[in-house]
Amino acid sequence: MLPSKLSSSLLCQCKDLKKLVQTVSSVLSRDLSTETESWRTTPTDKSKLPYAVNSKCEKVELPTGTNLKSPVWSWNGWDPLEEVIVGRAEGAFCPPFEKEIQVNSYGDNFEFMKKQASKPFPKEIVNKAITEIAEFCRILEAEGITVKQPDIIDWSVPYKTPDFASTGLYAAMPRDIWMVVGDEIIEAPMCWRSRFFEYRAYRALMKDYFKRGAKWTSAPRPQMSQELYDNDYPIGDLDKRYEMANNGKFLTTEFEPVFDTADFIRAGTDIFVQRSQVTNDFGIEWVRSHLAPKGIKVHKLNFTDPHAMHIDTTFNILGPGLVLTHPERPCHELDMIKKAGWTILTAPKPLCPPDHPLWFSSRWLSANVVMLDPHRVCVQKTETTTAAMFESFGLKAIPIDIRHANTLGGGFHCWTCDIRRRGTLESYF
Ligand code: DAV
Repeated sequence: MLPSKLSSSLLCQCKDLKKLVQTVSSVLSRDLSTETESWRTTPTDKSKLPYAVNSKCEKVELPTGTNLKSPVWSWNGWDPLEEVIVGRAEGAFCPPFEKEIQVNSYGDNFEFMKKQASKPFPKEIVNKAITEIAEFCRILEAEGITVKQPDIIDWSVPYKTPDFASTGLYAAMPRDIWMVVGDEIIEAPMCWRSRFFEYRAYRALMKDYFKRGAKWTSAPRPQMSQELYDNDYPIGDLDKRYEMANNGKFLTTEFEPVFDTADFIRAGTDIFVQRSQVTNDFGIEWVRSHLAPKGIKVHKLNFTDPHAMHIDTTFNILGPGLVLTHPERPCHELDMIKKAGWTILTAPKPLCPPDHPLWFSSRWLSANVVMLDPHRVCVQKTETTTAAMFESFGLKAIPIDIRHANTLGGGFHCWTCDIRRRGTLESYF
């Protein structure tokens, strides 16, 4: 038997230890469903921002039925990031050389995409992209952000529907297929046949978010039959394509609603969208009618861009009333945005060397940035002029190298989908 003094001190330490273990385990198993979520009704503090906010910032009542305990929660692209999905390069497969691939194959890539069709993308680039994305995830996690990734899928498996046959592409760009509006996550229909089954890589994640209280919506599945694509679209005639783009005409017809969520950019009660090669007016109307009961307004913007596919390199909202624009893709509605007091930044020319392979995009991925919070922006490490522009505006640019991940067709914004950001619904417009 132990002397009584010693045994009581041991007992006391044991009690402390037990308390410590209890505290640690309760923190580790922190369950969002039981937390008090006052930050979900409190806007992010604007007074601490490094720049003046000139636009309106008005807290708005949350839509009826909003689940204040949903693990999915984001109203804009700049409030402090808590959880994010980051895409994967694993298994990236070059799709059949269909019209929708041809219209977005820039310059020399046209021949490359034709030659590579229905084969895996070159291993050396995919492996470099995998390494870069792993490092990007590590950086996000070191910032205390929860990172989720889609499942690894074999994208080479051929499939056939009553309307078409194809193989897959990848699950590299969650931004294209998912959009979070408050407590809801919306799955895009997409319009590339090679992306028809892309949602499968994210099923496990979505089932889990739903079970924990998120609203989970899938837009109507498209047929993607011949009628969805304009057979006479002048793929090789850039002048004609400019003219058509200015008249809102692209490869996709109005046969059925289609959109990629990357054509939408969120700012609280206002969401901006462009008609593009992959998003048609029918798709825009579907989103508009779906979000109207929540009091969310969808504004269509027009740009001069014959390659238009995804708004986030052309018009990227970085903060309350703060937008990054593209000097070569003028926005026809910019006056309206200026009048509302918004601050407009212009992206500097990209530094990416012209011979760096970019399979589905232009070099302007330098402007495809993502905010960790209203102060900090992730910028491609080698795009020093873009970083300097942000720094001179007072933002902190975090240099991260995803140059080979860019090759697969996206920058930081495309490679991510913000699942949870601390903040609430506001009106800036
Ligand atoms: O150059 O604007 C952006 C593609 C983003 N998924 C571009 C292409």
